[in-house]
Amino acid sequence: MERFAPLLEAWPGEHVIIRFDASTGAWIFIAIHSSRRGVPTGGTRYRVYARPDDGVEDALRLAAAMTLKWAVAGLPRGGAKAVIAAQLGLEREEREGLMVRYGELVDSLRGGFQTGPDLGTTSLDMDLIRRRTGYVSGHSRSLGGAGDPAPFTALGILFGLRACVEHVFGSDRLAGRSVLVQGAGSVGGALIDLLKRSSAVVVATDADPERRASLAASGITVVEPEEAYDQPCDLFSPCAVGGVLDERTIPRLRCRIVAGAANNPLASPEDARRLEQRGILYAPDFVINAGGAIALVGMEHMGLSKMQVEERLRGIGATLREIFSRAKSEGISAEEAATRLAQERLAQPIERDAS
Ligand code: PPY
Repeated sequence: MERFAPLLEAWPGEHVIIRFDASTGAWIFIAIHSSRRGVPTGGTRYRVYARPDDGVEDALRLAAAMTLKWAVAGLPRGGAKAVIAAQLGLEREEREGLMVRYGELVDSLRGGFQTGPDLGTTSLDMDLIRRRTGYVSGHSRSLGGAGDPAPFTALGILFGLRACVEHVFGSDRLAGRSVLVQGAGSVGGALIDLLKRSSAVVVATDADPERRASLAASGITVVEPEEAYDQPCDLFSPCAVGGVLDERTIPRLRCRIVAGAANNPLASPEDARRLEQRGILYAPDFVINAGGAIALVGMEHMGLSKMQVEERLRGIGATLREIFSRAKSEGISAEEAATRLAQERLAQPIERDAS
C-alpha cells in the first residue's frame, strides 16, 4: 500500500471512499472526482489487481475521465467511478455478499454517488446492489432498470468509427474497412456484430483463450493477444482494459485510426502525441465510449425512449467531427481538442436534470 498516499495527494478530485471488505479480502474504492455539474456518477468495476494500489490508481483515473465524458456528452452529471479490487476465485455466494455490502456502502453516501455496470460487472450485480440502494442504474429490465448498457456503448462506438473513417478516408462507409477489435467482452462482442452487419472486415482478439476459440468458431479471424498490435488494419479498436497503448506498442501499430470502447487505452498523456506523430488518428476515449453512460442516464433519469437515445448516440459522431476539425485548425491533437471542449463545457453555467 506504499503508493496509496502519494496517489491520493496528487489527485485533483474531491474525495475517495475506501472500504476493506474483511470477509472476502476485497478493497472497495469510490472515487468522487467532481460534483460541479451534477451527481457524481460512474460505473462499478470489478477486477483482480496485482496490488490494491493499482485499483486505487484505476479508480482515480477513471473518475477523472467520467467528468470529461459527462461534460462532452452535455449531461448534467459529475465524474466518479468505483473499483472493487477483489481476490481471485471468489465463490458465487461470496461475491454476492460482497455486492450486497457494497450496495450498503453506496446507500450510506445518500445520493452522493450514483453507479451502474462497468468492466467486470453486469446487470445481475446491479440487481444485488439494488437490494440495498436506489442509487444504481443498469439493473435488470424485469426490475425496472435499463438493463445492460453494452449494446448502446457499441452503437455509439459505431457512429464514432464512421466519423473517424470519414475524416481519414473521405467516406464514412465501413464496408470493406478492416477493423481489429481488441477484447470481445460485452461491448467488443456487440461491436463485432454491428461491424459485421456493416460489411467491415473484422479481426478479433481476446485475453481469454476460450473466447478466442468461440470467436473463431463463429467464423471471425482471430489473432493471439500479443499479435494484435502488429496486425495491418484500417482501424484498431481497443475494447478491453486500459493502458494498452504505450511507447512499446504504438510503434508496432499498422493502422490509420485508433478508436474503441476501452476507458484510458493510452498508458500516459504523451501517447496521444506518439499516435499523432505516427499519423494515426485517435478518437478520444471519453468522447467515443459515452454511449453506455448516455443510455443509462437517458433512459432511467431523463425518460428518453430507445429511439431518442439512439439519436443522442448519433451525436457522438457529430462531436468527433467537431473535435477533429478543431484539432486541425488549432494545430493540436484530437485528445487536446476534446479536453478543451470538455473544459469549456465545465466552465459553463449548469442546467440540472430532474433526477
Ligand atoms: C462509463 O462510461 O465508463 C461509465 O461508467 C458509465 C456509467 C454511467 C452511469 C452509471 C454507470 C456507468
